[in-house]
Amino acid sequence: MPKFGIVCKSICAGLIWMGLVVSSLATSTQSTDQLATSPRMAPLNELGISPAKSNKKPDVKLQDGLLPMVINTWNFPEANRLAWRILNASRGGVRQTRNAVVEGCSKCEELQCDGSVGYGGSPDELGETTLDAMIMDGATMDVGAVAGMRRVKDAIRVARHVLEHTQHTMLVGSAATEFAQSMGFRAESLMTPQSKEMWQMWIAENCQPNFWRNVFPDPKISCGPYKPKPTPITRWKEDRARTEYKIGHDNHDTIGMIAIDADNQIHAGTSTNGARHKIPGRVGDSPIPGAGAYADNEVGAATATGDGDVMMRFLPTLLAVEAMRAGKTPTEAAELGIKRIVKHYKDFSGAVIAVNRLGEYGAACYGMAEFPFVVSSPVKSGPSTRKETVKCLASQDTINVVTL
Ligand code: SD4
Repeated sequence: MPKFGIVCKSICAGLIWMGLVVSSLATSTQSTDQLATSPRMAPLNELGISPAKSNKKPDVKLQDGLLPMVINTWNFPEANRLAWRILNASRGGVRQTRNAVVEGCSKCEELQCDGSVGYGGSPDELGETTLDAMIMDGATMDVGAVAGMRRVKDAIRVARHVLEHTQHTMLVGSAATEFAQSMGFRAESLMTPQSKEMWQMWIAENCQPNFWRNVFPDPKISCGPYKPKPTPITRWKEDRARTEYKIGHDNHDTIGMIAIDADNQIHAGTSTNGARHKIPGRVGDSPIPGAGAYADNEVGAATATGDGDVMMRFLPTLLAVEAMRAGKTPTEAAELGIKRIVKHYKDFSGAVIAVNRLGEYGAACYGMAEFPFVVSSPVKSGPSTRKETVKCLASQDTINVVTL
């Protein structure tokens, strides 16, 4: 039984949607196969999803209803509530998943959630804030993304414009800014007094920490400019002294959000200002499909947060979606994404959320004590928007790497 994470397993005995009302929702625990017998849902095997192979009993969390749903990384309830409202603005909560994810993440950009989303956070070595964002449509597999975008606050809305108004997937840097301006977005400085102070303090502390290695002068004690040092090719991976990149409250808290409507339509998106004191030009995992987020209506979706320089080497959200396609529970799928990384990077810190197309969800994390996330789904009693937490994997839990 997966020790960590939360998987909701309940069954809609008869789903009758009238406006926003979900009726006849039973809360008994049933298998993924049984869920597929709901009149609204096509059998899983017809959709290329094999029935769950695991004999393990999943962590069960009974809920009144599963869909529609909105889930996001970290404790960002305002973003979730707005997305939930948008999703439910239509009859039965359908066909609004793109608006829900884009506007939900956009809310976080506006609120500068934990200083890690939107303008005025994570200044780079030159003191500038640049933004990464992505939106993915699980029906068409279309993606729009911006990376290292300068001087425009509305990162995920611009990403949406890339998706809807171009045949490209990602635009970067100043060219993304020009594209945004041509689409009617305003360009302005993303620096704030707080980000300026953070940058000035970093310079006063000899540019510590930073992301350089194998250069001179020694980046562990001096600022740049740096020059490369001859570097032997070794079979050791990352140098042992990788910059500590811990995540948590007030430090690198990207929003990743997934919305699924009552017709099992899925969108996933992300928005972040990346890593504090990054080298200018650095792009993290968040705008990369399969790294920061991935969505496929046939299976489900996943989104990630954490040390993006490492995460993007493993495409953990693609892995999680493929694990669910192969029959893993969402918790097992999220754990797979994390364990694959930790096998190689013991100091890694990050989290993955996975949701299947039926609205069952799970999460896994590493490198911190626990990881909070926010979920909205129909519940008969209590608030539909709630914060949940998952205990993170301990190092001994990651020794056996789960196969797909
Ligand atoms: C990045 N993954 O740019 C992002 C940062 C993050 O929680 O998720 N922090 O590396």
